[in-house]
Amino acid sequence: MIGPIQAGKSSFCNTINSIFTDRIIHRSVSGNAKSSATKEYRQFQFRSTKTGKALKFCLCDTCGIEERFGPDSTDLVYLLDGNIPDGYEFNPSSPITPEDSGFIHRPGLKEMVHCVVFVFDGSTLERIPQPVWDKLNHLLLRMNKKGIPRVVLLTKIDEMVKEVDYNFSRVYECTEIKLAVEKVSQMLGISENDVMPIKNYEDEVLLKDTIDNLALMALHKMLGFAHEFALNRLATKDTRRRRELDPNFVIAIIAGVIVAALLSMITDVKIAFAIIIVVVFAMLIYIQYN
Ligand SMILES: Nc1nc2c(ncn2[C@@H]2O[C@H](COP(=O)(O)OP(=O)(O)O)[C@@H](O)[C@H]2O)c(=O)[nH]1
Ligand SMILES: [Mg+2]
Repeated sequence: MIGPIQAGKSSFCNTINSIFTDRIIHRSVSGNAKSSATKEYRQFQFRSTKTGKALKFCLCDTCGIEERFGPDSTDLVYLLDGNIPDGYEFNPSSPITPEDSGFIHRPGLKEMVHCVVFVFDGSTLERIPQPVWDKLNHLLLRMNKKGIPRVVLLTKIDEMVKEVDYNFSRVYECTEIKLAVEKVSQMLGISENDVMPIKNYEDEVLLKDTIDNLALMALHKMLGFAHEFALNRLATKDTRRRRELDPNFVIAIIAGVIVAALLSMITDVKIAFAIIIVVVFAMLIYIQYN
């Protein structure tokens, strides 16, 4: 999730967490300070209290994009490619480099970003400075080249229209919300269908179906795009070639065979044979998880 500070990125993580936990909780840091309350890149996983199972998606919260602060364009490209570790603290004056500790050198499909969610406060769109739009448009160009899909979340619809009825069709009929959807769509060149108006939980005491429905519709769209992206990547030769040529994999096979050969010279052949079987099993597990 990427967007200006105060847009409601961290609150969206909390909203999704609340829905699946069946109570309002504030796990990710959200706040109303002038600069970003979220300082780090955080990956959030969720668990459904109904099924007790972990949900098969991850939301990644970033610090806000500002004119002069926030992740710079190098950081953002590394972020898309999955090179940035969970918990990394962005420093605009010194972007991450491959020499930094924790830098993920060979990210697999699991680490890559599958869908970028641009988050905007719908009630303050007019106040977003042009350089912030420029930064986001630059990121969009890089995403297009990589085939990464995108969705826009338009938050705080309750502040755009007081007493708004969060019923799905009514939200889309509301003139103020329609205009905001049009504006973001024009500024980023994204289809209006991919701009999802929502309201996050903030000071509510109880969950509301109407709030949940909008957030879940948005999540559904994100997961659909993410799924498509993953399928496309799996189908490309690039991913398969990377798996075959992984140097760690080759080194591990050679080391296993050498150890087994040495052992067969000094000990029983059966033991060496057993070791080879163990090495082969280890390789299979390695392939499975990469
Ligand atoms: N009224 C209203 N406030 C919201 C909504 N989403 C977030 N907020 C508030 O906006 C402020 C900034 O939210 P936060 O999630 O920290 O923004 P972030 O900087 O993008 O992570 C917090 O005070 C939130 O409670 C919303 O949908 N409606
Ligand atoms: Mg935040």
